[in-house]
Amino acid sequence: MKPIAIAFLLGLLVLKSEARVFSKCELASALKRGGMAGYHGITLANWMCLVHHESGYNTTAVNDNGPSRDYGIFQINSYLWCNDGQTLGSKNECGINCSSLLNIDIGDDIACAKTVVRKPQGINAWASWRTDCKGRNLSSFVSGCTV
Ligand SMILES: *[C@@H]1O[C@H](CO)[C@@H](O)[C@H](O)[C@H]1NC(C)=O
Ligand SMILES: *[C@@H]1O[C@H](CO)[C@@H](O)[C@H](O)[C@H]1NC(C)=O
Ligand SMILES: *[C@@H]1O[C@H](CO)[C@@H](O)[C@H](O)[C@H]1NC(C)=O
Ligand SMILES: [Ca+2]
Repeated sequence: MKPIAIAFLLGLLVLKSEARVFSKCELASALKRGGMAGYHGITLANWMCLVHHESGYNTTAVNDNGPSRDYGIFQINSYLWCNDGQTLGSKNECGINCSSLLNIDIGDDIACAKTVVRKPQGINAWASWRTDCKGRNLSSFVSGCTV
């Protein structure tokens, strides 16, 4: 291969490995395309605030909770919602491998977040939404974005 072709391929690899943290407006558009604006009565700004506080829009975010772990932009938990092969008695209610919550394709993350929010707890399932978003002026989470 010519050096220029190799440089191009390396460039693609770097882009691919770094394109894991959404910008605010990129994520707002992606959530809107995924049908999240108004889903279960929850505004796009509320979803954006939730994701900002859970993961900073970072698709590769993983946090250890002791017996289980939280994965991806929505910090979906391996005990209730996904299977990571190392959580005793996982319910895996979304029927997915937790590792699929860490890639740049957030379609399955959105589908699982919709499953979570349809349960009786609703959006209160996310502690950070209760403490950091509930009842606040969230207009800054979508301001400047064409959504
Ligand atoms: C995204 O999360 C990963 C895994 O926790 C971390 O290594 C990386 O530094 C984070 N990126 C940003 C921009 O915060
Ligand atoms: C989830 O996917 C990863 C990566 O493809 C794989 O290594 C792992 O075995 C899978 N885990 C389960 C529980 O299916
Ligand atoms: C929310 O905050 C924005 C500026 O950050 C302001 O323009 C707007 O009037 C506020 N809305 C309410 C209902 O207070
Ligand atoms: Ca995914």
